[in-house]
Amino acid sequence: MFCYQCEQTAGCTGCTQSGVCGKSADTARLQDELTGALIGLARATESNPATQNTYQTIIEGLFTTITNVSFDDDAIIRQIEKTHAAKEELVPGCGSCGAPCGKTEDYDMQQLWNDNEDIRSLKSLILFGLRGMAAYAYHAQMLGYQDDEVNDFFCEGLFKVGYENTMEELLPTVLKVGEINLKCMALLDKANTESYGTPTPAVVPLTVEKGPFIVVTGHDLKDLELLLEQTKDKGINIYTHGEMLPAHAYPKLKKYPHLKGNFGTAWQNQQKEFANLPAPALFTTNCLMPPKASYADRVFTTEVVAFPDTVHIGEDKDFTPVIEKALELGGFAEDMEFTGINGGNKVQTGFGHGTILSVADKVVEAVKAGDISHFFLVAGCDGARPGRNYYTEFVKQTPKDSIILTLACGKYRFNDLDLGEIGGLPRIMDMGQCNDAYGAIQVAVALADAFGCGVNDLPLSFVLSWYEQKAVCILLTLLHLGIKNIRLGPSLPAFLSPNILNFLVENYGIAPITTPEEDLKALLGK
Ligand code: SF4
Ligand code: SF3
Repeated sequence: MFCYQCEQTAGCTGCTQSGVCGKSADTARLQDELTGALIGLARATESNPATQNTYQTIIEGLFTTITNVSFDDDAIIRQIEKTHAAKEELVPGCGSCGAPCGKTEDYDMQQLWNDNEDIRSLKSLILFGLRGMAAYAYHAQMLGYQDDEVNDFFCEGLFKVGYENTMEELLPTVLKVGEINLKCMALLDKANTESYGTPTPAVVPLTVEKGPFIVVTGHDLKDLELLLEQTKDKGINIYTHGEMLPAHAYPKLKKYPHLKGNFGTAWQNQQKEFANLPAPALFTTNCLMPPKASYADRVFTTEVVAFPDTVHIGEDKDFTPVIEKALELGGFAEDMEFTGINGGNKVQTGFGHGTILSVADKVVEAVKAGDISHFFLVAGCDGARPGRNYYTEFVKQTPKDSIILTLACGKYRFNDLDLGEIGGLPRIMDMGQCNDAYGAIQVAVALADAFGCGVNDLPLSFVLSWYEQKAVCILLTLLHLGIKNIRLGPSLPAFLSPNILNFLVENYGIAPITTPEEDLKALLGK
């Protein structure tokens, strides 16, 4: 096997025996086969118009191959068969043709992994960016929202991964992933806010009340809504986990009185946090770790998330097995007070672009009056690597007159810290899930407008943490927007070849994180 798509890849170069994430060599091979089939399907759309089924199949297939989503070989085989069927629908009889032209054949991913390192690097950026974007398109689709340009680009991008072969051809497509991902995140923002209202600030307790409860994790708000509906008046409380935390800020979700609080921290702590949990956990997206025997019977998956022998909730979204498990386990006998990693007993969320822009004049005034000296977007994924406490330290050391905007699951490193307020606004503001990077961009653009300058001229620094492929598409969006001097950690992607990394350094000033002290000094120009 060969896989180097995430930050924890073996030896910072690539997993070749089995995945550090727990993925087996067989699963990796099937994921390659699925990706090759998706490229074949995309190729078939070159001369035949894609259908709704084509888009749906491509989005699901790409989402399936994101890190920590599917460990279930049978489910991946079904996805490969579905992809072949979708191709057959576009080009009937092609698979059994006596004189095959080879134009719609599945792509052999070994070609990519063994390619010249710069081509492999650019194609990896495109492919992994598309995978991340597919997750966002999927969530939007669940709420009934889609965009033709986004859908078509999945075909275009996959086609290039299979068939373009010069750096000149590939580089614009790399940036185009960023451009289209911005549209995709905007689509999901629209889907979430039109469905559930504009997020407003919320204080979320970390205490779990006694009695039966369900923990729901991942990014899909529709799944949460359906679960809240199905658990109404059943004496079961619901707690968010990981990337589901921002759900507490949406008016139409927080109206459910049994949506009580947040349990646990980021994904990499799940094996510890779920070990003795007297409740089931529902995974709506990444990041699923192979469940330990101690709690495997309490793990439930839905959408494309899958693990062999765990109960999967299908498209009918009947959560009865989860509900029955919650009642059977019964929850804690007494209220349990949990804390975040810094000892805080509550966290805040809901500072999306709607909230921040509603007080934009106050923010601009505070900057002009010198009350706010700098903004830091400290955002991205969390993970297991020890170097990630950099982000906690960085936030702790930021000047007292600076604001920290954050989003995605990396915030659990510091979101229980109380760093005080500036002009009635908390110094740490959680803008939401990783896809809410869209909101951070809106805020940055609005600030630049208010000050009559470019985003790069604002007192705003990007300090990002990455782990999986959604971070890749967001990074490409920031590059597409011309954002410079991003600090990236905890390690740089293995799929950036030295030449491509050089290109990013020279053109965008991307730099790896060093120490909080050094980076703060450099970013504040001291
Ligand atoms: Fe390795 Fe990450 Fe790929 Fe898993 S997803 S096999 S940890 S590179
Ligand atoms: Fe986290 Fe998996 Fe990336 Fe959506 S949940 S940010 S790592």
